[in-house]
Amino acid sequence: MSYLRVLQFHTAGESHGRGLTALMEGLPAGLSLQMERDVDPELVRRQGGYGRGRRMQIESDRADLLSGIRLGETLGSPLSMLIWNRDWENWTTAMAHLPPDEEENPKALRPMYLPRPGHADLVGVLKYARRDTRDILERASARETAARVACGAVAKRLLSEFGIRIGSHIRSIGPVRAKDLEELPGDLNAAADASPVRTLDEEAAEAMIQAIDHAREVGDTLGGVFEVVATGVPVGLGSHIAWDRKLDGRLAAAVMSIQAIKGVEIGLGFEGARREGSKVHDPIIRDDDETRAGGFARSSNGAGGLEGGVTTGEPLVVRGAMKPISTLLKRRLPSVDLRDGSTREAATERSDVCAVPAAGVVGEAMVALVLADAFLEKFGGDSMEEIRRNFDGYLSYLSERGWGER
Ligand code: EPS
Repeated sequence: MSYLRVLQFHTAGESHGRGLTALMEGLPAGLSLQMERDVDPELVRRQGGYGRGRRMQIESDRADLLSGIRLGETLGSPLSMLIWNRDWENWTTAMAHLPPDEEENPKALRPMYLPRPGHADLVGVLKYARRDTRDILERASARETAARVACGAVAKRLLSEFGIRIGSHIRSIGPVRAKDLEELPGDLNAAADASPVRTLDEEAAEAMIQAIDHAREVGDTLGGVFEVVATGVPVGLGSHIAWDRKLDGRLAAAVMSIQAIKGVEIGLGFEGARREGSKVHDPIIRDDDETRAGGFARSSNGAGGLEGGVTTGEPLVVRGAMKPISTLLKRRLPSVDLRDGSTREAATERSDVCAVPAAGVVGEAMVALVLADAFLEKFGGDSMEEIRRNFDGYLSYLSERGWGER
């Protein structure tokens, strides 16, 4: 037995190829959806953040719809979107799909034979029996996350119809940590997007910017931690009954799959392992206003909105730790030349110094896609009307279930 995703998505495309394709299947009919209104603003958010490189000045990502929507509403058919790479025009020779002319200057094909530690370059050429690491790095590139964000924007649109909102903010960049907040702002993204590093602590933002400037000067890179928060999530998404249906596992896999992510935490995460149980778990109290949580509430949220792989109705809190980008402009690490085995410095090419603010936006997309899948698993139907009936019926059940032994 294996768990089948209700909402499926695929991406295709290379970093400097013609463009990225995003394909979604499993959406209901009747969802109001427009690329300019719902998807493009998310693509713009992903392009931003202090520490990005020159590529983001070349691109102005927008989603070109190919199928799945008519007259402003989804049809329930596969949704396909294209994000064209503007930079493709500078790469038509190196990324051509036809074999090169014999007299072509080999340099124009922009091969790369010095694998970068930390990137997929070396493992990829070994596994796929390639010589030129460009055959690997073009697809391993985080450029692919633009297509994920497009799919995530659609998932967000669906979830927002049911009062579920997803935002993110940056907790740390390099050694600089934002201070912990008692309460997050109601509109998390409006507050975070106002900062060039998408953090809510203005003092820390200054220090983060300085750290990024310093890394750029010395030709190094910086990682950091983002936190994704989903509110309005009803109790009961996911399941405790099988390992692959547990929502915490599905979220962790989705966030971990983002390029350069090396750690995922839910709620207190690793901090919980250092505390006694009584300082970790969230006391259960009655709160008749909390219909989505079944008439219960918690006086803390160390569980990050998940118990037993099931949502509790409290905000979902997922963090991702991003390692520093592996393309180092100056402080290049030792590598081996794949042509002759000689010891050399790793290759370098145009890249970002820090992409943690953008990674937060990608984290939102992945959380949205997993949540939308779990939402459709529980309330799914062919149309928005049907899903709404199922959802409303569940909320009525929660508010009317009362007390008793059975
Ligand atoms: C990009 C992410 C990064 C950028 C890329 C665009 O990809 P990677 O994971 O390969 O470092 O460096 O841009 C370039 C490869 C380039 O030509 O500048 C993105 O998020 O769009």
